[in-house]
Amino acid sequence: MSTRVWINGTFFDKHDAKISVYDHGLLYGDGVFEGIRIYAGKVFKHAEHIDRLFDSAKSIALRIPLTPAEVIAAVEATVAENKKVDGYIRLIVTRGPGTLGLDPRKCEPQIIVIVDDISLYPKELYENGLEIITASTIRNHPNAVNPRVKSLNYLNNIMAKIEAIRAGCLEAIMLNHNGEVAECTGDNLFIVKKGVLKTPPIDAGILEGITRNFVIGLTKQLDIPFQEASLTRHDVYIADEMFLTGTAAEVISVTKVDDRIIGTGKQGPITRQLRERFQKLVRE
Ligand code: PXG
Repeated sequence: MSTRVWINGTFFDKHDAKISVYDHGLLYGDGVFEGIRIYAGKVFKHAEHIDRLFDSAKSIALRIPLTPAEVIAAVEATVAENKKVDGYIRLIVTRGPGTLGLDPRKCEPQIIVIVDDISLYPKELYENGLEIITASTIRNHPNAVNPRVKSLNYLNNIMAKIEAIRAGCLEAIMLNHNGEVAECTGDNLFIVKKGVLKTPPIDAGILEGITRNFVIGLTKQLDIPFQEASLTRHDVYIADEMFLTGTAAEVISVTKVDDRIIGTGKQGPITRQLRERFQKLVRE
């Protein structure tokens, strides 16, 4: 069966699921989105994703023409239509088709729900860890469009991703405008130093990742000392363990940064413990 895509209340086959070339989502990257997992037939942290979508939209003065409950129902209907048990959801709200100018006033927002499969990192990478670099492209300044907004405009992150790929890596650390460690291009970042788990605070200029928040919650259950702390590249280089969190990657260890081996060069014990607990809980 072809993938069925929900657009403004109607299902279309993947190849017929089309939006206008006048859509400001295309013309200007004007819109917001969410990437969400389906585990064992259940939409993971559904309410949290919908809250973040509405917050992102509000921040960019985009009016979503449905209530949060209606968006939740549309996502559930699309999961059911595609009979998906494990998969990935892309929920998108664009400013919609308008004139060719920047002025959004003529635009009619469009809501799109795609339910498809997720492409996963190879299994060995979770044991051996990722090698990453620090990108020279910085994360958006919080006084521009705040990085908490999950907007359709990912160009800074894509530039950093291209730097990673050119260096033969899959991810890159992005620094903020003060030169502090912010996050990776599509994942939040954690380090472990002397038994304490640390991650940059939201005001470092990062996306408030839903996986990040879930992992922070696990530290209490597992009695792992945790703090939000501003981090430099030095802190990263001398860390005992490092890992990334994100909807796609889940919890994945990092064992090399800018050619420095992190810890033992293998997935560390706290990373393993959090990853195992994560894997267990998402299916409960
Ligand atoms: N930071 C940024 C900048 C992100 O885009 C995360 C952190 C993790 O957030 P969640 O809520 O997923 O734990 C993201 C995730 C990709 C990709 O292909 C990543 C994201 C969106 C779309 C694609 O890596 N966002």
